Amino acid sequence: MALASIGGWKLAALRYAIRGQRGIHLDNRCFKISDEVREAIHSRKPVVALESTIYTHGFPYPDNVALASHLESTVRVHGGVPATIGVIDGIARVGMGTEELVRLAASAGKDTTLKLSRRDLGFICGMGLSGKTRSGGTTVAGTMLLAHLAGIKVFATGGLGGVHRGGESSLDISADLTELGRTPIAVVSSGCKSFLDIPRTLEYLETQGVGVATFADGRKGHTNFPAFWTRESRVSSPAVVHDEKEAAAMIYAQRSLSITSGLLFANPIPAEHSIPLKQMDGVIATAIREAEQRGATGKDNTPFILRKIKELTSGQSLPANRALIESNVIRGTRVAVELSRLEI
Ligand code: PSU
Ligand code: MN
Repeated sequence: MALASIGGWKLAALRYAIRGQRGIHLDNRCFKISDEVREAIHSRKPVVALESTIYTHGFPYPDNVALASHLESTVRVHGGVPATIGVIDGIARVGMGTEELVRLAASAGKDTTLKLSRRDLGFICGMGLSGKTRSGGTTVAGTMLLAHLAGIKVFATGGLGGVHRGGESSLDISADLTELGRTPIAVVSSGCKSFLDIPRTLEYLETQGVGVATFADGRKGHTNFPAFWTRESRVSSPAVVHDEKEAAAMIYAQRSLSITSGLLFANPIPAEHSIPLKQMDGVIATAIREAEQRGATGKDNTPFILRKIKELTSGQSLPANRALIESNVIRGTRVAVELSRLEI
């Protein structure tokens, strides 16, 4: 269809969509890319996106500040440029300065600090334009969307949302899964926690056209899709990669084929930090029961269960959590470095 035959508003929408796809030129009243990240994307440096729900709804203040700055340094040490993503005072930010990061982390736990998935971004930024400025941490879904808008291709995080147990009737299926189906970002995570329904999560990802590959376990003949604190989930991974080069090649191939869905790379927790699946089973059953009793459903379900697990393991899960995120950030950075080599 010739452009001239399209109505005025449709043309404007088309221009808007094209600009959005190119991403890196887009900076507006609702969306800002930091100078460092913009320059890195322009010069094709390996940029790694980092989410912020883990700071606003996961780790307490001030531990979350220490973790945030540690993860950013980890990206740099391994040759990448970090882009922490979140919403501060109603503006979606890709790349934050220290002052902004500390401010977001310090707002953890407050009622006014929101957990932001795809559906929440229009609300928080729209309210910002109307003078009701609020801040929030972006989930995997929210972070993927904003990272893609900025032109970033690799994102490292801890755990992914999934299909909740009983999800076949409650329809509580994390928007992380549909986001992976529609946004071409490679996410490196430790799989998902076994309070979720892992077999159904993998089925749903298959339906969404998401490539899922687990980094091989060198000591075993088979590779499970990992369950966060544990390397085992009793569920085989759909595909296996052996190193970051292979992972980068998959991203490169998807782009070459114009496949617009995302990729999920599962990186099992370092063995020395893993907590046995059997030990977690009881803890998780209790956490799920309490969430049901307290009516913690919808967006509050995941944070409630995570908090409860933390209590029940008397903090044993926090160091493991930290170790696996760090390991994912190192993997993610190496993947981004290999990808930028392939793209030269
Ligand atoms: N799972 C974890 N740790 C987390 C989350 C999930 O083990 O921090 C966070 C992530 O930000 C993820 C979000 O994107 O929770 C999923 O929430 P929901 O299930 O409401 O989509
Ligand atoms: Mn949910």
